[in-house]
Amino acid sequence: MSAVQPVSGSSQSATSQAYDSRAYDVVVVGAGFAGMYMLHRLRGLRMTARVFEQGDGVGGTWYWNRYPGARCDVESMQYSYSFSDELQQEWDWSERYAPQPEILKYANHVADRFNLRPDIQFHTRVESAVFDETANRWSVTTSDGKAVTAKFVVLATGCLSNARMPDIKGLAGFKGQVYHTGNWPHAPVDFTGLRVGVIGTGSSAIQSVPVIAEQATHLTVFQRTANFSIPARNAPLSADERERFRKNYPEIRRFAREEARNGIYTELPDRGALDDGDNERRSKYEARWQRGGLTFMSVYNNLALDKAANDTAADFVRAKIAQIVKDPDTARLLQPNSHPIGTKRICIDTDYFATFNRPNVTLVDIKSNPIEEILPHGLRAGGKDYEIDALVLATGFDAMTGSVAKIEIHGRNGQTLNQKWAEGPKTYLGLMSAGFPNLFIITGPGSPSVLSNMIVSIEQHVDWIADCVAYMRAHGFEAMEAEREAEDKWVAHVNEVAATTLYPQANSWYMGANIPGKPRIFMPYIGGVGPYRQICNDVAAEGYEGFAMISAEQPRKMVAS
Ligand code: N01
Repeated sequence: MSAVQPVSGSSQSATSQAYDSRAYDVVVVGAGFAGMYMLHRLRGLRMTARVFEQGDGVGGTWYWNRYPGARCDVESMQYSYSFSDELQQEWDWSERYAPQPEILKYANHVADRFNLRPDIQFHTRVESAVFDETANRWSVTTSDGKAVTAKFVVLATGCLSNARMPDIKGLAGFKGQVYHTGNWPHAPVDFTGLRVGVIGTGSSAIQSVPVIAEQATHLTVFQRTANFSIPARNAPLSADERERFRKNYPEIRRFAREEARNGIYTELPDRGALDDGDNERRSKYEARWQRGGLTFMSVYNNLALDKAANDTAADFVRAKIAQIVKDPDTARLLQPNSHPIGTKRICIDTDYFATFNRPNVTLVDIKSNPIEEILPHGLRAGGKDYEIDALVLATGFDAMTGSVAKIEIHGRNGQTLNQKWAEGPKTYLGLMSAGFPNLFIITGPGSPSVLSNMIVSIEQHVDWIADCVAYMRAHGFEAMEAEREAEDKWVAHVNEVAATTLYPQANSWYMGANIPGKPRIFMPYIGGVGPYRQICNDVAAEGYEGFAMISAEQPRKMVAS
């Protein structure tokens, strides 16, 4: 098997300042959208910061996920930073959903425009972070064998950044190229003349399958679980459309932050699906289907709560699949029946279902006929051999905790974060974990993060953290730590809210269900970005209620629980 390695040595490494071993105010792990904005805010506070980034460039998820067809599933006019009005007024998105290269270009533009690169060290992984309880400082070691200290560490490691290689017999012996969608090569990949196999049918496969099918001699898609997908209806953005957004940005951004549940500006539903008769309901679903995109799920206010309501939307999409896919057996296989619609992240696509009408595309049901092994030139499933020249693993990520778990983080009394999270992640507000002072997590488990427009949630967390460290400086606090009682209450609240919804009914990566042995806990907070922001603001306004603030003069036991 040929492992896929990212190309190294881009010009960005060269622009990174020579490494020095200073003590920093803050170490930030990751230079994706979260790490970049965190750095920008820290600069504004005149704090010294060092960002360590494993890749050779900025952009995080948009740096790694270069698979064919990769694009955003939130409209670009909304999936973009709002912190700088000049930035949002000057950047021209070309399409409703920008493709990955354009989003990466935007990330690079932001890095240049705000001169972020001098404080980012590329091609460097953070390997460990150890808290020194006497000095109230973190010692951080990196993959280049060096170490720095910092008062604060901010994990901007991303929620979907740890691509998961499936444990399939024979994979190492495959003679063709193997690609993982979450770690795609930087050089173009051409499938022309090849028989390609794709394993997985999540968002990454649903975006890449139609594009690969156009190149490959034959494409075989190995599906374990059928997925719901809504047409994206992607299209070029006109200057007029961009202008309409730009003029209304103050209201659009305010709404996304404060009123939307998922950080996306759209109509708020005021009715349940069963409040309408069949015809009315069908015409509303049809209108959203024609409009395309994630807002299909917000046509009614109870689709995530009430199974009978959810069934009406699921039935509508299943009927659409049956209409689009000509072969009835293939259509049936593509109709999801194992989970309520929306309880796995809903996908949006361009011609995914229609791709199965092509003569060069085959769908294989590996739920009934599991993969037995990967052969040197193919794959065996259900006793049948499929000849394959190249294999695409669209098998997803160790989500939300995977990238944090790769760093050895030692908090108080030498306890590691992995030990503490062995039964599932525990945080207060998704921002900090008790026993790990001055360690912040951006869009961590216990916050809305992956259930929202990520950039809205990233900006909210970065602003909260920046305000918090400024408050600590102003009040002479050396350290801050989530109190266990506050954390326990928050974890219970996150679980209670999840339990009122249909989400736990799906074996999703939200639940950690895609990773064998990972504890099954609904990781993101489903209470909505608006209410969540208010909670975080209230906590800050109350002098960071639920967090122990520790000053140099005070012994820790007097303030921390
Ligand atoms: O990963 P997934 P993804 N044998 O975990 C299957 C975001 N995203 O990379 O469902 C066989 O959703 C697995 O099957 P099953 C988005 O939030 C965003 O597609 O476990 N099959 C499933 O079909 C998304 O939700 C965009 O039964 C195996 C698939 O692989 C998240 O990233 C674009 C297997 C994995 O699906 C993850 O999406 C792309 C095995 N051993 C992604 N292991 C945007 O548009 C796994 N599977 C922004």
